[in-house]
Amino acid sequence: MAKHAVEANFDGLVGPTHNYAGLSWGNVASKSNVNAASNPREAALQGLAKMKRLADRGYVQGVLPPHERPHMRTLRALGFTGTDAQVLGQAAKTSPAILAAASSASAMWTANAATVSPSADTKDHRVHFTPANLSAKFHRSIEHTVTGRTLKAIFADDSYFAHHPALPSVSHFGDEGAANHTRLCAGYGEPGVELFVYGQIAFNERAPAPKKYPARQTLEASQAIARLHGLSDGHVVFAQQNPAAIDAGVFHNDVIAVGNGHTLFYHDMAFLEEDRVLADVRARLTGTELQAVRVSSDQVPIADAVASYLFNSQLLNALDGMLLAVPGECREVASVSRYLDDLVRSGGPIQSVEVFDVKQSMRNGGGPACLRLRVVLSDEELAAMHRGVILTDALYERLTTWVEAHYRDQLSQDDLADPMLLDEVRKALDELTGILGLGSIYDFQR
Ligand code: SUG
Repeated sequence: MAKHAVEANFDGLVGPTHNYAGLSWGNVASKSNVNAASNPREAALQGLAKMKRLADRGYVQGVLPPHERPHMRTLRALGFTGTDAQVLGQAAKTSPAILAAASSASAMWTANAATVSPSADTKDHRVHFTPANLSAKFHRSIEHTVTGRTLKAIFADDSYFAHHPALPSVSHFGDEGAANHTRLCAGYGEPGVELFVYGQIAFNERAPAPKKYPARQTLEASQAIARLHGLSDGHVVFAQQNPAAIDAGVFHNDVIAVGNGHTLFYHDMAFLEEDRVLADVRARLTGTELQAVRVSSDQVPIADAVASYLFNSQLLNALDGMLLAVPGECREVASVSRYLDDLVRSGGPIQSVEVFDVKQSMRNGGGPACLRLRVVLSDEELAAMHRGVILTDALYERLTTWVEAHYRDQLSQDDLADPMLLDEVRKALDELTGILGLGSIYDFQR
């Protein structure tokens, strides 16, 4: 008999160096807000407010900590030497782009932290985690070491949890984690269908590929994860993302599709072989019928989907039907706002829509769904994990006070070289690992 299980969402707490450096070619928002001044304090508070609202509604909500940035180990590995202040000074003077990359708070987008397979799907009945190598973007390729340490600290009991290292960090195995991975199922505790979406086949230059923007996820990476996690062929579907969508700014599948339970909410430009993908999912899904909620380009043009981040919403089980937690920008784009009104009236599986303000993150191309990593856990697994990262009222209060004490309310590119900023970050993170009870996960603590 299937075990009772829940979907827990682990949101990335926005780090104190949150800034707009224009680092992600192919991500329209990141490029269009380059050099704008950011507000790290507001960004972190917006993220915490989203977590709190969902926790208050009864969802299991966890927190993943930010990373040490500027990342001194990366700067030193690239040949900058001397005291920390000298390293920052040299990098700012000779290679500001490298300093910006080593300073990004991009670990906040935890949909890219890892791919997670629930125990109901895996051969050894453990929950499997593989941190994403994020090899497509230098600033993100430096995340997986600390991400792996954090996940191991939280999910430590190896009778329930299995951890794999990130895949080889080269473009052939480019892996962006759960942003390109959706699980469909009758119930969380029952075996599901894991839908892996890739942008390109690495070992076949003739296969369809985007022409303008990079495809960040390869089929070979997705297949390797499925093997590592012990997923049987009968419960896995691989689907190619439509290259035209990538060229329109859809750099991850979660910018054009989101699934939960038996429902797949997607745009007609999401998949290269839409009919085949749906048929494959239907053939493998047991105990329920797939509910495909398809949005046509006539209803919502792809440019509006990208501008509003309609599909980067969280699709959550609610008491009656599902809840779509959308970013505020969805109400600012006319076609999308109209579509959402029609959606809740349509009598389909999505019964309600709620708006969340994550504007600071959105300006870097990260909506509500980018900010969270989904981990399906049985009751036993939930009891076995480290509970110090689960958001309670008390933890929310503590983290809010912590943000207010340590975060700046304005940050520009010039500030990244300020040695005081590094000191502030380290002091804050050291305190945070104490609050969350995580031990020494950062390089500067080891
Ligand atoms: O990888 N932006 C992130 C946004 C990630 C969104 N995640 C998901 N869709 N799951 C990225 O492109 C921009 C950083 C900058 O430009 O400063 C950035 O990394």
